[in-house]
Amino acid sequence: MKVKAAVLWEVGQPLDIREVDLDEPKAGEVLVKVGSAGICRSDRHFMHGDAPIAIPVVLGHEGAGTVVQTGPGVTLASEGDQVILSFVPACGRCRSCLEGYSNLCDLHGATGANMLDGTTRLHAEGKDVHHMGKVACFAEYAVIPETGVVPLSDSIPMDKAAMIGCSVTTGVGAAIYSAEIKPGSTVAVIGCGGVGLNVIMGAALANASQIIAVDIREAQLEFAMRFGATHTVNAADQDPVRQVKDLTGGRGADYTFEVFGSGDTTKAAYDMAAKRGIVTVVGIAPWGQEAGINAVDLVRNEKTLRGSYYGSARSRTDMPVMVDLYQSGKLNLDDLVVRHYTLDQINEAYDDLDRGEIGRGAIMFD
Ligand code: COD
Ligand code: ZN
Repeated sequence: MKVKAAVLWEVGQPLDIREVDLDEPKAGEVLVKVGSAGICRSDRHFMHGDAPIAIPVVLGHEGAGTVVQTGPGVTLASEGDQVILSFVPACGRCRSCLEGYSNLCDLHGATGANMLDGTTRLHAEGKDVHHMGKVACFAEYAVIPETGVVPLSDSIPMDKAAMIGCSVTTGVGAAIYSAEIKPGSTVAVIGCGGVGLNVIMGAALANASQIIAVDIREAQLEFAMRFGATHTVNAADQDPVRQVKDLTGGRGADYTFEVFGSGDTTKAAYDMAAKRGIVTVVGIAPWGQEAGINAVDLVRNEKTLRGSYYGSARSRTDMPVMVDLYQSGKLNLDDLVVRHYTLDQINEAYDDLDRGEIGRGAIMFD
């Protein structure tokens, strides 16, 4: 079928909104009519070439929609199901999946921006077009492995469901599944965009006593107070490490999070952590950047430095938890999504992200 999609043909170029060919779903795959797709910085990293991806590619990894067709043998979803899309559709058979870390599925990693069988369902101009995260939801329709869709038992607004597909699970998950924040502890979050605000909400859910939001934009910091931040630090005009230490009685924070993606902010997250502090890095720095961690401090102060990918979550069991938390009023996703766009406005949406407009933007489809 012909579908409208935003294609990245070349690094550094705007997305090209055009018709592409989408094949029927193969065995174990479903066709989803996309309802909403979130504007996340991770797509931007690929557009800028900060991280490698096979091109041409349809980006978009934060989405939700409705299953409209199932391929042969599909048992995990049915036509008509409203679904959240997962950008790690786990195979369930590899060592990572079997050990319970489906967010790190080996087969998904090995097949990258292709389907699990290594081929693509998208084509244009006689070329195969790749699928970011096997989701590729900057398009009206997407073919997705059945393990990459998480059916909703109750309908929720599509833009909120889309957020659960990335920023919520990545951010809240980093706080509660990766870092396992203990009640009463102190937390600092560097980078308070769509994902960082969810780390803040996760810290609030975990009953942190102090949640220090760190950003370089005042508007983001004011906005962060709505999601549970108790203090703010503007790193544009203050040394964030000094400020976080001052706010925590000189100790540093028990849990720190890097949620922007750079070597410098990773080092700052490390340096502002307390003795025995847990440093959780969510952002991926541009290829080649290093963080310069002090090796003596690591040992003498028994710090823990860890990465967190997709919130260390298991999409098929943890995304429904995020839905429940939203429905019970414990996750404020209604205030998180502040701008809606059409697919034709996607380049504008990314310019708004670069300008640091507050909150999350979402593409809405008819
Ligand atoms: N100090 C503090 N804050 C900063 C600094 C700085 N030096 N520089 C920028 N910021 C702030 C910005 O003002 C902005 O508020 C925030 O950092 C970033 O927010 P967004 O909305 O632009 O970005 P998100 O939240 O959409 O994405 C953040 C990620 C860390 C997820 C992303 O950048 C990333 O590294 N992605 C790769 C990791 C990955 O693939 N994860 C899974 C899919 S998301
Ligand atoms: Zn994302």
